[in-house]
Amino acid sequence: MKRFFAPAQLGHAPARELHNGGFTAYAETPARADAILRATGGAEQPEDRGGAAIVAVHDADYVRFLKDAPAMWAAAGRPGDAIPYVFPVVGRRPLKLDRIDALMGRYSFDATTPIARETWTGAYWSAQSALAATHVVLEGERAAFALCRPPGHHAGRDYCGGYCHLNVAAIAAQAGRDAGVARVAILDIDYHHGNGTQDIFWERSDVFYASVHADPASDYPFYWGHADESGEGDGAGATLNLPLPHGATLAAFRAAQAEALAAIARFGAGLLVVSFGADTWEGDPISHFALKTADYAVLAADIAAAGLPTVIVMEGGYAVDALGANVAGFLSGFDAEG
Ligand code: Q9C
Ligand code: ZN
Repeated sequence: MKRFFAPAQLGHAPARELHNGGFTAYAETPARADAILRATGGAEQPEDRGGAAIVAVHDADYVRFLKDAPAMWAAAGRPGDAIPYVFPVVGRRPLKLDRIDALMGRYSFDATTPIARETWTGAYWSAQSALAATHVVLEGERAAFALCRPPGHHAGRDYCGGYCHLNVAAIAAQAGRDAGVARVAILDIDYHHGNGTQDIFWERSDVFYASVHADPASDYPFYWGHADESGEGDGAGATLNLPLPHGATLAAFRAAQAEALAAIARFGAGLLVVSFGADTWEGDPISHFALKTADYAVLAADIAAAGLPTVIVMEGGYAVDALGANVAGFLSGFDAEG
């Protein structure tokens, strides 16, 4: 299948993240993309489709903040990357905020997602890769892969977090809707729940969100992804959460994914967006599932067997030495079945 990636996505490279009370090397490193490119044989540069598809999903003031934050941080005399330390948890009146620290907390849900000078450009091109993959599928390709890093599924309409700034899966799904696909499904098989994607489509009946992930009772992002969350309003029933305990192997993961695919088939989607994370791998440094490299081809073949035009966007996966083989295995498993 066609693969898309822009070298400009490499520029986003925060030095450190706040992890377990100290600073550690940023896990969502550009070396992840290099490893995937090496293992998959490279990728095409996406064309620049502009920002309209981004603000179709994200709040315009949030997008402006992502662009402006590094200059505001530097103007405040701060070295390094912008990191929030205060959050408007208790009541959020529509205040006119202009301090960089006030804005950082307003537009972040965690303190693990620094904003660097090159973050906006990297996230913008990550979204362009997702859009390029979406458009070739809308034009008739069976499937396409977008090497999206930074990833997207933790980012909401007006917040970043979890290494994510622009929700590339949501941008792809919305682009499908805007091109005339009546019903779009998102299957999220990253280790973590995609809280941002869920929030964006929570009250919508036209985009179904199904996720297999580590139980938020034990794992980040904690506040979303519990089994009883199923959407509200027009979106009631259009969200499906399938949390799994630590140690999940292929059998458990595959069964949950089959349940998600069955629900997607009942929904009647005309386009499938897969948020694919390889942080479900047994050796992932921040995760606790037990999938093996060979398992990714099996999971991808099951997804291909659903028979839907499919856009695959990259989410997490932090064992850089194994990441290339895990992603290449997934893509070749899809191609073999699809
Ligand atoms: N001690 C994605 O996979 N940090 N984001 C968790 C665990 C945040 C992962 C800390 C993990 C975010 C796209
Ligand atoms: Zn993840």
